[in-house]
Amino acid sequence: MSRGKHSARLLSIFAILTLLMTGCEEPAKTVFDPKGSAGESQLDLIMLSIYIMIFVFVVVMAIFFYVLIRYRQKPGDNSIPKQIEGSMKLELLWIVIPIILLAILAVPTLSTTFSLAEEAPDNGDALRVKVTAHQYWWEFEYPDLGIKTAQELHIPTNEKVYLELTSDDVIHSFWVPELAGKQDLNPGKTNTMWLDAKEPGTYAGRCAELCGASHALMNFEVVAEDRSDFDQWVAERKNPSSEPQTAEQKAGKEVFTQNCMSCHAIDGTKMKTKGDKGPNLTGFAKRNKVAGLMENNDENLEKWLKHPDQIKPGTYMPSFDYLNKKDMNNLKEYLRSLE
Ligand code: HEC
Ligand SMILES: [Cu+2]
Repeated sequence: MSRGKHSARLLSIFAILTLLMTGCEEPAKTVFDPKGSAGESQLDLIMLSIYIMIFVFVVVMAIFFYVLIRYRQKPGDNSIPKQIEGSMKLELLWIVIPIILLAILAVPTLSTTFSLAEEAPDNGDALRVKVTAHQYWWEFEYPDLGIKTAQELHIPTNEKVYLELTSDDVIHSFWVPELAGKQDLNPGKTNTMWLDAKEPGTYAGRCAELCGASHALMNFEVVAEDRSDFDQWVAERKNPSSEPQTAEQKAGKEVFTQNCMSCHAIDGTKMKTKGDKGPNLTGFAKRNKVAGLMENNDENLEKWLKHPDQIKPGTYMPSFDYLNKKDMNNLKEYLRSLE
């Protein structure tokens, strides 16, 4: 290949890289801007490895260019340079240096990895959450508080929250770029990790393991609130207003009992529901998103109920496009009343 073509190709690669690194208009929510101490220590590790790589790159490039210029063929000199074969000194040097660099990387990596997987202390004060991943939704259970919810992980700020992660079907991976992760969720096994958030806010979460058709749509949110707001959320979840008030809501509850109870539970209601194939819908009206994905409004809720498979291909929620308009409206009224 000619030199011109070569550098044109290099240039275009750099142009694409620059484009990728600048990202889109919104400031990207990334691991480079952590909002909690688990995320901070993960960023420290990333930076350590980047510094080591930059160091190696600079040293190798310096030697490379030095040799290139210093030992280039001089004009008119056609003699063959001194031929050597093997050098114990050099061989040892480039075995020992990488070993030292890897050790510098390995020691903090191992200790951080283990400390981020720390389990909840046994004193009963720690906030534990059992996270169960399903195709394609997230279940959050607070065993010590008696709460089960979905899609939205509520945590108090400035407290370590200990997660026990497992899967109901295939391997998923829990990732909240600004807070912590990634940690695998394996069926039949429980992994542990902890995270915390230093500021109140809503942090986007993703499934980071290809787990099926809707893997890229398996989103969730971490909602971090001050302790008093969190306690209020807990109180609401424990004592939800799930009983229908208006005639529409009452009729909607009927539709729900006939069609949805086998998969969805709603706490605090007189229904004998123990459905656990789908998200627990207690307090659904207060969730930010429908299915962890779309803004929680009337229109999106209807879209979801009618054609969930068009929103999340391969979802196990069946479509209810056969409900008549009245039933659908009553059902939505009822779901909207679940606070
Ligand atoms: C066969 C089991 C099944 C039945 C029956 C079922 N669902 Fe679902 N539903 C699911 C599953 C599974 C999900 C999670 C889907 C996903 O996100 O991939 C879901 C998700 C939802 C969500 C979104 C929940 C959230 O947290 O954002 C709503 C709302 C919902 N279903 C309402 C209903 C209603 C109303 C009915 C009855 C008309 C119903 N479902 C019947 C399985 C079921
Ligand atoms: Cu997944």
